[in-house]
Formats: sequence, C-alpha cells, structure tokens
Amino acid sequence: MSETYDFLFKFLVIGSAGAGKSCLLHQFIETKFKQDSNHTIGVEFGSRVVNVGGKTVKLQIWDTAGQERFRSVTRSYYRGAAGALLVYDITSRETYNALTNWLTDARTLASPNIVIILCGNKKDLDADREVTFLEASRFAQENDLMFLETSALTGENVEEAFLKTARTILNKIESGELDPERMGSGIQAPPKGLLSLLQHLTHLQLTRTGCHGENLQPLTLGERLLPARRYYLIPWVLD
Ligand SMILES: Nc1nc2c(ncn2[C@@H]2O[C@H](COP(=O)(O)OP(=O)(O)OP(=O)(O)O)[C@@H](O)[C@H]2O)c(=O)[nH]1
Ligand SMILES: [Mg+2]
Repeated sequence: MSETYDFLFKFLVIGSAGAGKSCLLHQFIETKFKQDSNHTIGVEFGSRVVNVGGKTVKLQIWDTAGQERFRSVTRSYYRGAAGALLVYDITSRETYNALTNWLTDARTLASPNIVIILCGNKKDLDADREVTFLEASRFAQENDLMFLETSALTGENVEEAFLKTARTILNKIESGELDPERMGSGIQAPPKGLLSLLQHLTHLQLTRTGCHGENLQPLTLGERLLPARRYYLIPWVLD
C-alpha cells in the first residue's frame, strides 16, 4: 500500500567521493551509522516521509556517486530536483575546493531554483579539520546556500539538514515563489487521478522522454500523448 502525503520532493545528495553522502542518507533513513560504506556506483535511492510545518512530505532522495568516472551517469539524475544536500568533508580541503563545480552542475542541470543546503560533514573529526566553519559559512552566504555542519557518525544535524531543506521548499510553495505544477519542479502532489492510482497499484509508472530525448520523466495528469515522444512503462520506485 502506498502511503498518503501532501507533497513529494525529489532530493539529490551531491559532492566529492568520500565526503559521506551515503552515510548521511543512511543515517537519515535508518537513524544509524553505515559501517563499511563503499563508493557508490552510479546512484542509490532512499525515501522517507516526514512531517514539515503540518504537511506530510515524502522525500525521494537520490544519493549520487562522487567519483569522476560516474559523472555522466549521475548528471542524468539531476533534472527536476527540488532540493539538494551539497556535501564536503571538513577534514578534506579537496572536497571543499570542488564545491563550485558541484554547485554549477546542480543549478544548471537540476533547476536554477533548486534549494541547496551546504553540509560540512564529519563534524566529529574536529581535530583533523581543514576547513573552518567561518570560511564555509561565508561561501554559503555568497552562493545563496543554507549551511550546517553535520556528522553522519553521531547523527548531529543530519535530520536538520533534510528537514531545513524541505521546510524551505514548502515555504517557497506557500509564498508562490515555487510552482509545484510546473514541469520539472521536482515536486509532486499526491496521486489523485486514475493514472496515478493505476501507477501506484501496478507499481509501474508511465514515463516519456524529454523534448530532446533526454531523461525519462513521469507523465503528468491530463498530459497529451505526442507522436514525437517515446513512452515507457517503468517500475515505480518502491520504498
Ligand atoms: N568520522 C566520520 N566518518 C564518516 C562520516 N561520514 C562518512 N564517514 C566515512 O567516510 C567514508 C566515506 O563515506 P561515504 O558515505 O561512503 O562517502 P560518499 O560521499 O558516499 O562517497 P562516494 O559514494 O564515493 O561519492 C566512509 O569510510 C565513512 O565511514 C562522519 O560523519 N564522520
Ligand atoms: Mg556514496
């Protein structure tokens, strides 16, 4: 049975290899530290339903590989994301220096309106710190990002990072700054029509290619089928 929710937000977790992206996601979903985390191959997926400001929001989270060799694969998942955790490791200046590149990718490939929180992870390793809180908070301010230092190991600020991002998106919807109906907004309302009901019952999702043959996107209710597009039935992402 699929649960009910007011909104579904597509989230990305991006940043350099080894920054702790998969551990952050694991901590958020399972509330425990992921022991022996290996490099992510391509992308991994997780989801959790949260309560934000009286609304039930399902977060559909794509944890991407930080290694360069997966870049073309991971980039294809950016499109239409509503929020992102941009992660670096406070003990690795290299991961911090790469932030500008990740940020450019997120804003150009996902959406210019994507809500991003900068996460300085491995807060528990303060003795090995290479990036100060002040330096990163300035970077965040200059680039219009929210900012938190997190620890996937202790769980500190992990839930906050996801919830803060969801709350900001929700505020933008409520203020009219973000339109959930807009294609590629990364936000979906709950399944209402026959198409959605069918998709949820069969766990198959009707998708189509984008205007330029890129990424598969779910069909929206009432959308017309066009001869120039290709349509596919793919397994609905299960919990
Ligand atoms: N001390 C400490 N170690 C962490 C923390 N988060 C992750 N690690 C360790 O950092 C290493 C990399 O973590 P991952 O979560 O796999 O890193 P990733 O960003 O997903 O890496 P890719 O999938 O290759 O992009 C692992 O050895 C983790 O145990 C943290 O908050 N504190
Ligand atoms: Mg990973």
